[in-house]
Amino acid sequence: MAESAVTIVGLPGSGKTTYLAALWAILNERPPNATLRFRELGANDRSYLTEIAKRWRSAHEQERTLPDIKLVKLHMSGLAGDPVSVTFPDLAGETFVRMWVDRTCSRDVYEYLASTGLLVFVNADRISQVAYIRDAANLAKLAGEPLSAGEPAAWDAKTAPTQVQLVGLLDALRSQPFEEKRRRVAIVVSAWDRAEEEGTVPEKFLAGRMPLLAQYMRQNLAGWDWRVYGVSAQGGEFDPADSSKPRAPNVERLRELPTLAERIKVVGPDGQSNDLTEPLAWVLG
Ligand SMILES: Nc1nc2c(ncn2[C@@H]2O[C@H](COP(=O)(O)OP(=O)(O)O)[C@@H](O)[C@H]2O)c(=O)[nH]1
Ligand SMILES: [Mg+2]
Repeated sequence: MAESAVTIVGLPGSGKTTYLAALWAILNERPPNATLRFRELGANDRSYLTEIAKRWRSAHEQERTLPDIKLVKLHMSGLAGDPVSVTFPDLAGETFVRMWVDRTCSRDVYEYLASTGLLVFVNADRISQVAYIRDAANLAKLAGEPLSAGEPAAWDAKTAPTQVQLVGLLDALRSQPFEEKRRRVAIVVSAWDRAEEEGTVPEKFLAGRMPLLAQYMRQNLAGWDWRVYGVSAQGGEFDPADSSKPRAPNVERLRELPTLAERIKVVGPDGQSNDLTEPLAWVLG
């Protein structure tokens, strides 16, 4: 596999498919200011990309990704015209849950993860937090209600806090059978429009909402080059994939924007842009 490959990693619902959909929709418009330019598509499932980009253009959420690998390979070039190829195994999030819970993955998945830079997705809007008895006690006090002990709940790895799962997953990548190597890792906080409402910046958001993950990255036992990006690949809420569910309140605003690129916002160490290829370009070095 080429050295210049990028793998998208993230738990279910972390925004992986949406990012890929937006990227494909935007690249097709050949934006003049993109850090990476699209050259051609690898031999793979074009209909999958067409389908997810169509849903993205019409401002509808993506369907859940089926648990087989949809391998997408984009041949791109950097600003100097240097060829880079970007491989996205748009892996179903369950693959990563399983990696953490059972410490197993298929050989294909192992190979992608062994040889590539990573975009690690985490959805700003779907962070399952650690629950403290202390907080429940404070709430009960405020509500003037007694706090009674409930039934003990058995430990279930699948419902562990998001940051615990991600640290477990990342730590697996520096343990056997993975080899120690230099990697570039971009933590991508997706649905950044939701986080931004709090007036924060990506690094601060990470430290505040996922302090364990932030500390793990800062400690950097693996010696990776890493950064945090905030990425809004929709610009706001989209209509649900299931048409029987209530529609998103402000979605027409997104549909009426003069260009698709105006939906996008990328906030990173180099400032703000609407160039979705920026985190990829950084990971590719
Ligand atoms: N508000 C907002 N929601 C987003 C954004 N990107 C993804 N989402 C939502 O996050 C959820 C999960 O996205 P999806 O791409 O299906 O995640 P995947 O399971 O990792 O492929 C969906 O409800 C998306 O609509 C964004 O930029 N803004
Ligand atoms: Mg998906």
